[in-house]
Amino acid sequence: NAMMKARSAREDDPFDIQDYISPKTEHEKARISEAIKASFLFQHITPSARELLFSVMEKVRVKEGDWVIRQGDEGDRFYIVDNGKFEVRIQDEEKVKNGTNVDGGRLVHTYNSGSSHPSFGELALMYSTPRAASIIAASPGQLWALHRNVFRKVLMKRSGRKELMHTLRKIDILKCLNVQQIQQVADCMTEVTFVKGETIIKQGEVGDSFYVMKTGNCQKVAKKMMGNNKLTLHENDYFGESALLISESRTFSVIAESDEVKCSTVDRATFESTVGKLNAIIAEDKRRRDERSSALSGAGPPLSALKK
Ligand code: 1OR
Repeated sequence: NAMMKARSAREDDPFDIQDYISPKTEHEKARISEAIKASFLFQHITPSARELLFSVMEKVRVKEGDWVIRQGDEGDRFYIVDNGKFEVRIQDEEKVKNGTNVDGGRLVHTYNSGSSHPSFGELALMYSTPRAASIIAASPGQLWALHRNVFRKVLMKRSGRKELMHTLRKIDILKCLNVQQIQQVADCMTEVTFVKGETIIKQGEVGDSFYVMKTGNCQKVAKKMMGNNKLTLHENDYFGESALLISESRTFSVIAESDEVKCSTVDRATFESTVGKLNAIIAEDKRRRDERSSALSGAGPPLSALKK
């Protein structure tokens, strides 16, 4: 279909980031800095990427009643709130489709410059889906906008995303996440590099990060009363995932063995701000399973018979 074609053509388009640059004053940089402080998307970027992002942000002034985003549209920009109040509204699909969405629909959330994640419009850019909601200014205000191309290029390190998702889906404690949640986890992970001999996690120390290996080899070593347990870890192996659930001491160390080891990593706080608390997701999943199995027991054949 035409829309898909337009989308993939644009993705392949080479673009020159210089075309987007508009210089910022120190005062403006400070304001942007303040606005992105709480956003996980910006937490692990390098100083040079940060400078680049600052220089390409566009200042957008809005009046009360302006529609910043219209539900159902294609996404072109990501927005960070500098000041003002912005309502998130969701309309019935019918009205979105036949163009009678005049009031935006049900109010589901309000962004203020003070709220903890004052940015929006990332979903359509990350997943190439239509805008999931409308955003309407409820006061005069100002936003910082990032063009879709820059957002994807600088904030989303998508290389190896498929492999990463494949690995995440194999991990026991993540089995209850749905595909969208797995995608979100993959997208919030950042790349870290270690040199030969470097300790990535240390037995006995409390850590809150989880790792998936992208390149290189590591030694996994568990010191036991009776000698050591050793294992070599390779590309796509993972470790430290229990840190996503609870704070506890690591039961083994992992040490970089090749000259350069690249891992994707995420800490518990970022994980939770992305998909929520893993404990709660697991508990909810179990509750739903129990409900289903108790609905089935005593009424008709057992689950095993139904599957055949
Ligand atoms: P987008 O690119 O889809 C609309 O454009 C934006 O509204 C969206 O990205 C999010 O950044 C933001 N559901 C969907 N989108 C939301 C929601 C939301 N809240 C903010 N946005 N909610 C679910 C309602 C059933 C509200 C959650 C509090």
